[in-house]
Amino acid sequence: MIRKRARWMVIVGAVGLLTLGTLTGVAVTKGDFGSGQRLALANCGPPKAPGTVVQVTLSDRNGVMMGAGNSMMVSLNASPSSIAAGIVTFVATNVGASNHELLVLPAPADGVGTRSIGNDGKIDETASLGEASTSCGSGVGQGISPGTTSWVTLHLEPGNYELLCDIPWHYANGMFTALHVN
Ligand SMILES: [Cu+2]
Repeated sequence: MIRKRARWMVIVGAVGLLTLGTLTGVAVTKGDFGSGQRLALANCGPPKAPGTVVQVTLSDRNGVMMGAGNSMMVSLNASPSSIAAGIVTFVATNVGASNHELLVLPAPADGVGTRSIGNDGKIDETASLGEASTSCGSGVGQGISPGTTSWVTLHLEPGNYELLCDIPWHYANGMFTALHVN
């Protein structure tokens, strides 16, 4: 009687391990292929968005060859593009196929799009007021992966600002827009 129960325990234990192994296998497969993981991450967003919310859309059409030295088609759009001074939460969603970021800087004296670009394809980020550059989180990170959102909350005084992506060569290819704060 005791021996029989012990044997059953072994069988139940083995089935449990097999089930666990199968579940782990599925999770790894989803991660490897991306689609399952991307669907899960697409639902992410700020738990609360204080102040005025500016929705920023980061987009690209990599592989589309353009004329005049441009090798990528990237864009950054903000809505609304004019807001009242105070607390602002930028919610940046990457609808493209490659990583992007959102940086907020005072606009250059000569207007948006006029920053000098280094040999590394990046701008001088020294004057950055804040950024949304991580997948499904706020603040600084390794870039917002496709299908995910990042966010940052700032206090902005009246003035002209520039929103941009500083992944190498994205700014040079037009990934910036103006934000006016009244
Ligand atoms: Cu970009």
